[in-house]
Amino acid sequence: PSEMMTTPELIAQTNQSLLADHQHQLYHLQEILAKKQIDIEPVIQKLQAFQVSVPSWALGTGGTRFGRFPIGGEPRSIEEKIADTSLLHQLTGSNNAISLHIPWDTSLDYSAVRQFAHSRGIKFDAINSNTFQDHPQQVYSYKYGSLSHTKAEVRRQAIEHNCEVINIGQQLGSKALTTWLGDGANFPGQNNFRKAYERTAESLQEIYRYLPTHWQMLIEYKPYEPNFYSMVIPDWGTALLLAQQLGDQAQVLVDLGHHLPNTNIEQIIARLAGIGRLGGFHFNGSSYGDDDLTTGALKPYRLFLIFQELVNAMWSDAPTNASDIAWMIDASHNTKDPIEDLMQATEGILIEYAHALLIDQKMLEYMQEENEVVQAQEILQAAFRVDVRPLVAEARFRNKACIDPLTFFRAQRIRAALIEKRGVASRATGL
Ligand code: PSV
Ligand code: MN
Ligand code: MN
Repeated sequence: PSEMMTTPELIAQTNQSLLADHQHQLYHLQEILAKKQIDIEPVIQKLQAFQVSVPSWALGTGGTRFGRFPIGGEPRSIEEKIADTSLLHQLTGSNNAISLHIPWDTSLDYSAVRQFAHSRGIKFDAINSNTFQDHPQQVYSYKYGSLSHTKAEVRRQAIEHNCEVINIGQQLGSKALTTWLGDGANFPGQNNFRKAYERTAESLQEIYRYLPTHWQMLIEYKPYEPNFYSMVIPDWGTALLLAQQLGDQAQVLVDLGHHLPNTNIEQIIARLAGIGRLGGFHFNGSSYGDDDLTTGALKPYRLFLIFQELVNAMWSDAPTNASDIAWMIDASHNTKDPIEDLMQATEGILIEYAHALLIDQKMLEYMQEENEVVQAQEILQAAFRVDVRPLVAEARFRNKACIDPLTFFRAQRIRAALIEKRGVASRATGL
């Protein structure tokens, strides 16, 4: 009976039943690609190595400010969030880390949390500070800002919070601090733009000085929300300027949802990767703004073009290497099972990475040098139109994960088991 088997055993057994079909599709694709002089082996190996971390806050239903529709069986503690990440990783083979948000994820014993994560094969990715909302124990309010606040005592409190987050991250074995600020203004005249920037730079300097030498500081920008007239760090230019003023350990974090409509995000990626300042990336999908929907569901071609810039940067020895980047899924769910959504997001990411890996960079460069506009475009589109799902499934299979994770999750009734264990009314902490 299936209850007696461990998850890896069940995965192996299920894979056996899917193997013949899968291999048939893989060989077919291998033949097609071989005719184009593309060897699938290095592509599969790169896909196997790619890991994207899970934000602790995406494991429960997020909802919107108009409502939330809890799904039941949501993780109630860091340990349960780690357990869900570990389960996801067993199924996908591509999510070996979790990104915590403090104080949404506090614990009394971080070394125990670290041990627990280790025992489940999960690492700690960049750790997030939070000075965009007030927390029960704090003395001063962040209503008018945090690191940019006009009052020194509020800035001090926000600086100390960030240092505390670094302390926690050190206990967990994390190696990066992500700072995203809600600081800004809702109305013209409210802020002195110049001074707000200078105060922010000074506050970040203090945090930077506290940063362990092997750590990175990731600065995340966003054009609007929660402030709608001005954000102190609205764009990559401001984030880069801050990073350059701080030093080599400071880098820019790009969140797909943090751009105004029609922004050429792949060009931003190329710029930052080209100068070694791309430190982190948050995947999500958006129609309008920071929608935090499933990445790749709506704009897979843009995601592909972003990966093409990264693959090209690595190919041409640009300072930023994909393995140095903190990859994370920054999403939130109102209508889907969070774990199912994370599986879809991970698949969407790997598919576009795979597409980019099919491109003959040398040929593309030649077409660019010769101003062969049509041919250059054809190279990209030809890669994008290949159905690479068998390559992604093969990478999962070799990683001892599921050939088809979503079907496995449903067939094994995993959500029902989580509800049974944690209750139908369990709510994830955070957000
Ligand atoms: C802000 O919109 C953001 O993208 C930052 O990464 C935050 O830490 C996260 O969302 C919280 O949901
Ligand atoms: Mn983000
Ligand atoms: Mn966001």
